[in-house]
Amino acid sequence: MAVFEGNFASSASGRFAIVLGRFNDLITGKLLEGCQDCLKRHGVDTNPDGNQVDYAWVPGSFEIPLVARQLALTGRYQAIICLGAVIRGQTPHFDYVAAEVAKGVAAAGFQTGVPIVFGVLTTDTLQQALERAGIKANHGWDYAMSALEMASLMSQIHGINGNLPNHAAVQPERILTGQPPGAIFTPEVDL
Ligand code: INI
Repeated sequence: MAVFEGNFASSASGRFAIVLGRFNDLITGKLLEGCQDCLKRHGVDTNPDGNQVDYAWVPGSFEIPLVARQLALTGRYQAIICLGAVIRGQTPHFDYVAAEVAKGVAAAGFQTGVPIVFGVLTTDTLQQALERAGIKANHGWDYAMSALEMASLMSQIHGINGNLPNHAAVQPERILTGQPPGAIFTPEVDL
């Protein structure tokens, strides 16, 4: 039998997407810097004009899952990193946004088979968010590490199934519905 474990050495050729919220961009911008620093130092070209990392800005964390899922369905990416910052205010808004982005990101990964990293800070105060976005540590770095590890792990798992081409491997619904590669993706299962 086998032990599957992601590594950080095989990332140089992977493709990644980063979905990030403009809301609280003082924080999300810092998370992005940490994330890019980590990817770069693992050999990934993070230049938006290059062919390894695409970026999608969304208004706020609530919009992250929809965009992450759509990007995942393209079959183009080995992993997707979602960056957001939800900071508690005086109203219950925080709870709604935090709950939906967490559920949505989990569902998007589960439905598409693509690793989607939950890099959304949920804090009580701006100070706590700043501490996690560069003042004490930068969790953007950790989120990038998770993406690299999961991309590597999933490629090993896809490999045991007869080396499926990436576009098929990341779209389980396509396999389930027997649609050929290259066909316009029309899921027959309830997504
Ligand atoms: N979006 C965030 O990313 N963080 C927040 O703290 C936040 N708060 O507190 O309101 C927030 N709201 C915006 C939300 O994500 C949507 O963009 C908006 O509701 C439009 O759908």
